[in-house]
Amino acid sequence: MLEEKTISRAIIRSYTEELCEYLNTQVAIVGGGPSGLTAAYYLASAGIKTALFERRLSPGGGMWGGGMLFNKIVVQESALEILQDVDVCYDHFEGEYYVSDAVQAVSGLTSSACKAGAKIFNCLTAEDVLLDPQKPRVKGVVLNWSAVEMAQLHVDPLTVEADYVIDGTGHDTDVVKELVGRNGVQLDTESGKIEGEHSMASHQAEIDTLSNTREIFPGLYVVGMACNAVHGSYRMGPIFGGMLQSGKKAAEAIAKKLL
Ligand code: 48F
Repeated sequence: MLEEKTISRAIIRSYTEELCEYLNTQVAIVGGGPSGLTAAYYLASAGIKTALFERRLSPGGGMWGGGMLFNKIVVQESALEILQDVDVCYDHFEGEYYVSDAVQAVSGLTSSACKAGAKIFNCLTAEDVLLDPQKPRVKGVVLNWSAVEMAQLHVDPLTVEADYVIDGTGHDTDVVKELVGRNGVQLDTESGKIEGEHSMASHQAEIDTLSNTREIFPGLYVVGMACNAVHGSYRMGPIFGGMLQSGKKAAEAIAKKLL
């Protein structure tokens, strides 16, 4: 006969065992949008211990809804190899433009990242960074249940140590904001601060996303829309090649340092 207490024990034990295993990880990614998921896929594929923390129930960020709830995404030719790597189908539209199903793209990225060995923890919010003040250097993330944050409960967080942290929180740039807001540190940007996101200019935004993908502060990389929000560049709307390429670029840069 099936016993409820055994079902509960199976869930609690396997979850807590995994959480304990990832209290120390090589890379901690905050945010499971397209850029964070892509970074997770390539890092894990390179054999790097990778944990991704996503605030919401579902990873995928701004990809599910395509453009204005038409659940299609546009990807330019230069990023197609990434869709191929994660087994996501696409159709040619015209010129360098290709179209993919948003639901398939999110689920393909998520599934490939997990199968490659990345561990995705959902419903967890990064509310701060773990800082080594002597160097100074980001050396992990400070986490709490998203439910605790939403209910505004006064509950202390727990921490995860990481060699590198990636801010993949999109327009919010949550991780960088916490780092700068709490510590007043200088970033590797023009003013040393968060420059803020500009209006839509897709072509320039896609170019900038890639060039803005880098270590913004020792131990902390930015990927995806967070790059342009931090560096004062443009938004791009539902074209996703830059998001995917940014995740891959950060993964390759970190892999070079770790391997
Ligand atoms: O916004 P999001 O999809 O980020 P992205 O990978 O992609 C941007 C595009 O979706 C789109 C665009 C390009 O066409 O302009 O907006 O840069 O995903 C960010 C994820 O981070 C989660 C959030 O729930 C979302 O799934 N997130 C945000 N803050 C936190 C967080 C936090 N503090 N802790 C954990 N997760």
